[in-house]
Amino acid sequence: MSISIAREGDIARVTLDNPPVNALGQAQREGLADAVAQTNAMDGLRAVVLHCAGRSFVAGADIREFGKPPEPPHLPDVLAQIEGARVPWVAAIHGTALGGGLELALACRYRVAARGAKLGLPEVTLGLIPGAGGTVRLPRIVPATQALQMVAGGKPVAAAQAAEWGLIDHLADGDALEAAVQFAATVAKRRDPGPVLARPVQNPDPAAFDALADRLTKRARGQHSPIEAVAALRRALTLPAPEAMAAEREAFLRLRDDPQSKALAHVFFAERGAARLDRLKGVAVPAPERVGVVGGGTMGAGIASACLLAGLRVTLLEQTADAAQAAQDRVTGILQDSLSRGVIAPDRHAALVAQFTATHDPTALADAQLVIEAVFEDFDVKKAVLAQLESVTPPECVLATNTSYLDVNALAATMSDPSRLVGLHFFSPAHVMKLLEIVVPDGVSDTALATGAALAKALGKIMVFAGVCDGFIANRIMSAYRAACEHMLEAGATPWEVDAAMVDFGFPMGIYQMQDLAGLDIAWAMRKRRAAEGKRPADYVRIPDILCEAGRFGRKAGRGWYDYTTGKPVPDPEVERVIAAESARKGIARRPFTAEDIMARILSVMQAEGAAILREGIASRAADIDVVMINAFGFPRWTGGPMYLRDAS
Ligand code: 3H9
Repeated sequence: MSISIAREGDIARVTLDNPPVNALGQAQREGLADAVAQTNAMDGLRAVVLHCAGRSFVAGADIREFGKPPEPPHLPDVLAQIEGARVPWVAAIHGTALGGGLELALACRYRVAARGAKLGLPEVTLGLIPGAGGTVRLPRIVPATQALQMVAGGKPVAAAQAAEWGLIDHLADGDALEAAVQFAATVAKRRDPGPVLARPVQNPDPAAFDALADRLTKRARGQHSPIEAVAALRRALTLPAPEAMAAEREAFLRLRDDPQSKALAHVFFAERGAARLDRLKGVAVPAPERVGVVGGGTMGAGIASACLLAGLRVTLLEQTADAAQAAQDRVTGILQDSLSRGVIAPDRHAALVAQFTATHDPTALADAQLVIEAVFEDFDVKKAVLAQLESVTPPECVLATNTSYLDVNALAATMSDPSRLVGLHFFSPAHVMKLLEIVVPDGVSDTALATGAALAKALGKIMVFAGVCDGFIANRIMSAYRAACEHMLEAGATPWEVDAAMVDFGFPMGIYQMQDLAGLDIAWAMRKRRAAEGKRPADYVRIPDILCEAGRFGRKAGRGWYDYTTGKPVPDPEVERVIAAESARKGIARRPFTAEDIMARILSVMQAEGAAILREGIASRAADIDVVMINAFGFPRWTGGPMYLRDAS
């Protein structure tokens, strides 16, 4: 049974135990309803403490049930029974109380939370809104603007913040259950605040509420759930509670059937499923605690910072003392920035800085458990670095290359022990971007691979395993659609039309603005190297080279695909002239492209390349490709990703 009841004197303790995250499925709802009935029947009871076994309070409704018709008892009805119970219920919250889990806590008369707990209504990230009273109860406990932020923003808040807003009645420094039992013993002496639904809503600053509602609505760009969340909060502020509850439930059930929420549930499970690799079943390795990074440029400094932010000890190797100092400055700058943005607490900052060493002495890597090279993208340079690493690190130390395009099998073949080498392809900025491609060379050992995966987990990254090919999953698909876009330019489209079509589809930015932001010179240098190796396709498009030859390296140069002299990207007639001249030179008659034409072409190229990647075994699941495209390039999450779209159509 996932629900058990124990009585200690005048307090009953209801324990929910449904590993791994105590999700509320039909059995748990039924168990809770039974617990209300049983505790209502207990004589001489003062209060009921509700707590959960395992690492967390309830993480929400069971998402796996969303594809099926809802089965009674329904959560709103169970929560109404808890709210109306004969004695007050006290929620003891540890870990996370999310979605239906927080709604369960909101139906309790009091909430006690461990200081480390997090509380949130993340339904919006699954294309939903709360469906068990969250939008109606929350603004009766916390001010409406904060309620709106939680419901339509979807980000969980820390228990201390929740306590400031009045969402938590008691913050426990130690064990939440123990504190809740002590709290429960005092309920008789407290003023009963009454059932939440009977309280008035709090909207002390309607102007701030409206401003936030506008901001969140604008940010939604094509996604339905944030708009519905704003509407639900507005109803909660204006309608009587029962009507607002009924409207919330209707919207929740409607959104559950919306293709966007099905797509988002696909992404939720795909992101977790991508971390599974059959050959690693049963292979247990500890997460590395001492990590080396070679190369202190943007990528190396980002990787070092990601490791430091995860609490690891990092030694960064550079070639000279000056370069080591520059790397030190870069990393401390990133940590300082993380401090200012509240990513790290002030009391942790000094400890994280103390975990970092930048040096030009290779022997400093002698006790590293994993070393990641992030040096210049050149085969011979990386080969030399790996040889040096093999000589200074112990044989059990795993070596990783952060190459984006080089052949990892060929790199491994240059080593005396190729089984030590794994590919760890980070995305820039490495301390911010969530995705990590784990590249699996032919001869890599299970231990090296599992160590790469353990690092990814320790860094909180979303990992996807990729086989060895040119560009792995992300960059290979990007190269394919980038080429398709360039062909569309020659055939009649403009960069601004391509970008507008992508933004309209839901990308945060079009491919040309993205290239301008990253800088056009690095890709140009790579194209020149490839040309020198005879790797230039017959239908090569010269337009980006012509821009680079004119010094148009993107945003940092003030000009790229766009003109940035005003600070904003402005379409540039000069670029249109370059494009038209290239069309004429190749004898291509330019024709108009609609946004639909553009997106249809981009999608079909992504899907075709994805299919090839699957056929070749570079990715093991279509869903892995969706995870990559969403997290590397901002493919709109609520569409489910290119492969999901292909399979759903
Ligand atoms: C909702 O509540 C609607 C209500 O308003 C209305 C109802 C009427 N269901 O992420 P992890 C699984 S909507 C089913 O790797 P972590 C997950 O798939 C819901 N399964 O761990 C994984 O399984 P596996 C609102 C769930 O420590 C395992 O648990 N709630 C659910 O990194 C471990 O998960 C949310 O959106 C679920 N609700 O993170 C919260 N949650 O081992 C969603 C997790 O087979 N959950 N699983 O791969 C999370 O954000 C994270 O899982 C959490 C733990 C932070 C809790």
